[in-house]
Parts: sequence; structure tokens; C-alpha cells
Amino acid sequence: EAGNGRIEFENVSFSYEGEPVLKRITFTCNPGDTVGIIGSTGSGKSSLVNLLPRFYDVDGGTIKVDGQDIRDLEPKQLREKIAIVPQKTTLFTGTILENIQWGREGATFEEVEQAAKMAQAHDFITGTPDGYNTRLGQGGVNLSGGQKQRVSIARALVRNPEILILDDSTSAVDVATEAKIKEALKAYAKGLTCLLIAQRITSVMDADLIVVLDQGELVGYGTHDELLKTCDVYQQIYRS
Ligand code: DGT
Repeated sequence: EAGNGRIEFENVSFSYEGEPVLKRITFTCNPGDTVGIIGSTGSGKSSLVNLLPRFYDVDGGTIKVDGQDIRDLEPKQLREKIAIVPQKTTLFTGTILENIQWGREGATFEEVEQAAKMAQAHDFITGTPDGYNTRLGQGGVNLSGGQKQRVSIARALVRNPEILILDDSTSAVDVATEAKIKEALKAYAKGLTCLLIAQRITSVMDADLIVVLDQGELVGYGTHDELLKTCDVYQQIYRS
């Protein structure tokens, strides 16, 4: 359905064991937008996205998805809407096909293939002698870091989410391939809302919106050009 995948953070605060890590975060993400999230280590990027699938709950403020407070959604509804590729994903001993199907039980081969194509994993998979039936060693040891990340992205995409969260999931993928992944996500039939955490500024520069975090505070919110003019922290990241 077009028009799904709106995300609203309103005055969101969050702390770990009384230690504040997110302070009054407010931003809106329109359906189909790609939102880049950038900021130094420890600025709160992962914490922010981990609130969406309710791995943690807010201390204050509200997060809404498609107009509904996520605390009012059933876990199942939330799981159907949101797919997250965590910073450290785990592939298991089994075939590539099984590793991608883990995202959604009952996904057909065609659906797996389609997800892998979007994640730019299809070509390297079919380039191996056993293709999708290639058995991975523990943790996916026989794949490169970038290949593992692409299989993990395919695992999330096979779930057909409205919202895809990539937590530093393309750090080991080369810039050209990363651009192709982003293009494929843009062209995704349902209009996928994507939250993309990245270390490289080139990964977020072309996003519809960029959220800049600094020590748990939202210090910038806008496009690349806007932030270059208005946000000191963004300028510093850009220059470094
Ligand atoms: P990264 O992944 O190194 O680029 O850093 P961010 O920006 O993703 O930051 P995040 O959200 O991982 O951490 C924000 C702050 O929260 C940082 O001071 C570390 C702290 N923190 C993160 N996870 C936990 C946790 O599970 N327990 C506690 N007590 N503190 C945590």
C-alpha cells in the first residue's frame, strides 16, 4: 500500500539505567523517504533506531508509525511493518537460501531471489558453484564482510517491510554497490521508508533527510545542502 511507513518521533527521550542517551528527539519521516542518521560514536544512533521495533521503550515522548503510537500496536503488527538489519548480524551454518529465508518462513525461492537482487547479493551468489545452495560456515565465514552484509539486507527485505532500518549495514560494501542498493530500495514497489545509519557521509548525502545526532541530541535535520549551511556538527563530519 502506498503511503505507509510514516515515522514520527515526538520529544523522544531514552536512557540506559538512568544514563540519558537520547534527549527530546523530534523528527518526521515521510512514507518512502530515505533518512540518513549520522553522528559520532556513542551519539545515540543505534539506540534511536532500536526504539522503533521496541527493543527498548521510550522514557518520554512518543513514536508513531502511520499515525499510531507504537505502544498501541501489537508486536505482530510492528514486526510486519519494520525490518531491522542490526549492526552485527549473524548468519548461521546452512545454505544462503536458508539464511535469507530465515527472514520470513515460507518465502519462496523467487521471493528470496528478488530480495537478493535488491540487496545486490544475487550476482555473487549465482557466481558460486552451488549458488543459493552454497553452505555457509559458522557465522558465514566463507563470505566477505560486504557479502555478509548484503545477505543480511536480503534477509530483511524478504519480509516485505514498510520500514527498513539499516544500522551501519553497508560499512563493508563498496560505494558503487551501496549506491545500487539504495537505488533498488528507492524503486521498491511498496515505497519503502528507509532509516540508514552510516559512518561515511557519502552514504547519507543523497538521502531525502539527514538526522544529525551529537551526544544524544538532534543537532541537525535537513538535506545535505541545508545542513552544510546550518549545522556545525554536520560540517565537521563533512570535512573530516
Ligand atoms: P556507534 O554505533 O558506535 O556509532 O554509536 P551510536 O551512535 O550508535 O550510539 P549508541 O546508541 O550505540 O550508544 C549511545 C550511548 O549509549 C553510548 O554512550 C553507549 C551507551 N549504550 C549503548 N548501548 C548500551 C547498553 O546496552 N547499555 C548501556 N548501559 N549503555 C549503552
